[in-house]
Amino acid sequence: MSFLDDFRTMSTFGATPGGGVERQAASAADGETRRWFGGWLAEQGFRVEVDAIGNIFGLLELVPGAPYVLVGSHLDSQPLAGRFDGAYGVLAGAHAARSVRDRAAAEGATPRFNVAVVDWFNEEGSRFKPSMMGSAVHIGRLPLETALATTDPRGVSVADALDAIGGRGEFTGLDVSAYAEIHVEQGRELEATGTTIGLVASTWTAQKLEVVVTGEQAHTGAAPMADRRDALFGAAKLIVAVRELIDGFEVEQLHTAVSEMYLDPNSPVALAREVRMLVDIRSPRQDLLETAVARLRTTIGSIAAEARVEIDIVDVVEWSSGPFLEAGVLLAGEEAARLGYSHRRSATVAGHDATNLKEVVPTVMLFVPSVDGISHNEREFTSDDDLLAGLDVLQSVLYRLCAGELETERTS
Ligand code: HGY
Ligand code: MN
Ligand code: MN
Repeated sequence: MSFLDDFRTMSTFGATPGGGVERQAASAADGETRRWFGGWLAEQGFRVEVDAIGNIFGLLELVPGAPYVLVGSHLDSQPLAGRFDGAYGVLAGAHAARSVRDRAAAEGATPRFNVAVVDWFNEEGSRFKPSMMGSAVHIGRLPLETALATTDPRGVSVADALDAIGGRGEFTGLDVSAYAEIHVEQGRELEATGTTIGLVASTWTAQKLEVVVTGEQAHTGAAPMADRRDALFGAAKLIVAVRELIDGFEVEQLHTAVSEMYLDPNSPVALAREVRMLVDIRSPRQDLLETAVARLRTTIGSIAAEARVEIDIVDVVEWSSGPFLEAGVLLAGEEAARLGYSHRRSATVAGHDATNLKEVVPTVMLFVPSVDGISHNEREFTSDDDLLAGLDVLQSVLYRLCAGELETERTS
C-alpha cells in the first residue's frame, strides 16, 4: 500500500463527519488507531514494543547492538480536530524508517545506527494535562507515576485509561542517538510564501497557567449586588485581561488564550463559587513572555479586589524558547534542496514531542504547509503533494542520520 493509501486508512479511525478525527488520548478511537499502527509495523517487519506510559515503538535492527535513530510523532488528537496533526508524522516516520532499511539493503550499505518509529502517547494534553506527556516521561522530565496518576475531567486516570485499551507495556532502555519529526505547520507562513518544506530552527516559549478563581455561592436573583463574590464574574474579567495582554506587545510577539474552563456549581440560579481555567501564553522571546506573565499577575490582583474573589495560579507547565540544532537544520535544508523542494527556516509556536527530545538528543524537525494555517479543527488540511514531499525529505534526512551524521552533536 502507498503512503497515501495507508494515510487514508488510518484517517478512518475516529473519523468525524467534517473530515477530521476525534482520537483523544487512550480513547477507544486512539486504541483502534494504535492497534492498526502496531499491526502495520509487525506486517512490515518491525519489532513492536510499548513502554510503561503507552509510547509505541517500531524497531528495525540493521546493526546489532547499535543505538537507534528515532522518528515519529503522535496519534492522539484534540477533540473534533484534524486528521493530519501528529498522525501524519507517525505514518511518515514509519514509511521513512522502512525506506531506510530497504535502501541500505539495496545499496548493500551497513548504516551506523538502527532506526525506530514512535507514537508518543498523549502529545495533545486535551484529555490529560500536560501536553507532550509520553515524550516528557521518556526524557525524564515528567515522573512516570505522576503521569499515570493524572486524571481526566471525569476522574479516570491515565493508568486506567491505558489499561482499558490494552495500551501499557514494559519496554525500556532504548538508546536513542538522534530524533526526527515531521509535522503540519499549523500556521500560515509556508502557504503564504509558497514554500513546501519548513526547516524548524526554533521554538516559541510557552507557559500554561492553571488558575482557580474562588468566590461564594449565592442566589443569582436575591443576593444583594453589593454582597456578591461571583467567581464567574472574576473569571470573565480575567479572560478579557488575558486576551488584552497582547495589546502591550508588537504584533505576533505574544499569543494568549483561555480555552478550558470548569465552574461550580454551574447552576442557573446560584452564583459560581469556583472557576478553574487554563491560561495559555506564548512568545518567540523568553523576556517578553516573562514581562507578559508579570503584567498578568498584577492584573490578577486588581481583578480579585474589584470582583471580591480570590485568584490563584495553582500550577504552571512551561517550555523555553530556543534554537533547534543548527547542524540538523542545515542537513535538512541540504536534502530539501537536493530533492528540489522550496524550503525555509521556520519557528514552531506549537509544542511538539520534538520540543522535548531536542533537550536530550540531536533533533531535526520538518514542517509541511497547513492550508489556511488552521489546526486543532476538522478543517485542518495538507495536500497530497505536500504530504509526499515531506515524506521524501524525511526519508533522506533519516538515512543520513542513520549513517551517523550529527553523531558528534550528541551531548549525553
Ligand atoms: O501545547 C501544544 O502546543 C501542543 O499542541 N501540544
Ligand atoms: Mn501535534
Ligand atoms: Mn496538536
